[in-house]
Amino acid sequence: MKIGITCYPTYGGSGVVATELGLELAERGHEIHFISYAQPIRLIGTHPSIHYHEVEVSRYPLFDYPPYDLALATRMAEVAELYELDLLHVHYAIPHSVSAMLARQMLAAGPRRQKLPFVTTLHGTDITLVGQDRSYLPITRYSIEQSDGVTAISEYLRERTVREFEIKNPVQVIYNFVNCDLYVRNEEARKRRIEYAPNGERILVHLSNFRPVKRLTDTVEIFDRVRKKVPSKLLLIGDGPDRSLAERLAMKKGIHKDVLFLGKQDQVYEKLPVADVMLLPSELESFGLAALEGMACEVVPVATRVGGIPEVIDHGKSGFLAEVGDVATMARYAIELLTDDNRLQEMGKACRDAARSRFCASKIIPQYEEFYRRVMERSS
Ligand code: GMT
Repeated sequence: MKIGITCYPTYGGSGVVATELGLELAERGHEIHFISYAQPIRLIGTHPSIHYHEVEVSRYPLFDYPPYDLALATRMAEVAELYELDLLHVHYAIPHSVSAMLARQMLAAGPRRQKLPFVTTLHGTDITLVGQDRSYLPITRYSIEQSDGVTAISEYLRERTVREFEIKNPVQVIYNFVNCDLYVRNEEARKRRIEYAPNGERILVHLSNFRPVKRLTDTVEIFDRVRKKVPSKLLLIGDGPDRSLAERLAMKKGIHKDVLFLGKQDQVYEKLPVADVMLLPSELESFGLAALEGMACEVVPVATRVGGIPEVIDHGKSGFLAEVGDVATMARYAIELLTDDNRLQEMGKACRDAARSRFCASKIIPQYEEFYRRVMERSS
């Protein structure tokens, strides 16, 4: 198949999923065309079947708000025509599904009457936050309904979309995935622990885009409690608006030397496996891709019981769950784990098993392929 993929290329779960999906599909023989305003962060290296098409947005003086959605629709239609795409797959409804809808209409009305069905994958805040804004809700609902196929990355998100948006067309759950060969704890990762924990300290990790929804300061609060009982280091991977809040808090608590800000990383599979425990105290997560990536590397997650997280983490088996803001309980879980080698190892293995048996790319990618086939059949 020839598939166009559009996503937010910046740091964020939906862009990561879209990029990894494109890479996996290319490995399976499909031709992939990324269409976006910048090269997706995890799209590194070259693959003969992967192409990237940048969307240029002209900054005409009249445009206080340059119309990216229109430039994107135009580029989608151009690429689809030139490369004879079979299908577009857009990640994050706003504004990508609206642009895809326009591109489909343009091509259908063009001289070749080209068909360009599009699939929309809902990821989270496109439904739970942004889509609830009155200025976006009606058009988001409309473009979801107009999609030729809709998927959601968890049962929680599917249910919420159907209930709150009153969507009539079916929404299929296709869970997020991880490449289990790449995300793995190997001997090299064990050796690299010394770079971060030279005195054999325990290592905790947090990976996100540091937006308020991630409650980064709770991560620092939890770590502060853990560090009082267990010599440890905290690796913070990512960057974003709450970084300076977290830096100040770590400084105020006098733990800043043990809180290591690693910045944005495009090869997180090299960093994650050095850690023992992942902290994910988010206000809301429709899935929690970071937890899954950690689990594949035997890093045990301590997270909040919100959104789709309980679909990924089995409390007490493949991680621990607590209520939002309950930093004391999350710290207690982390301390229990970090002071009991056997338990830590046992749960690390259970995490890896859960990731492999339910969320491996080899299990999930065929579900997308099958979904595409059905969408194409219906629209032919
Ligand atoms: O909502 C966001 O934080 C943005 C979004 C993204 O594009 O990064 O994240 C969502 O999609 C991820 C990938 O599917 C999920 O793992 C995250 O749980 C989800 N975030 C939220 O629901 C807050």
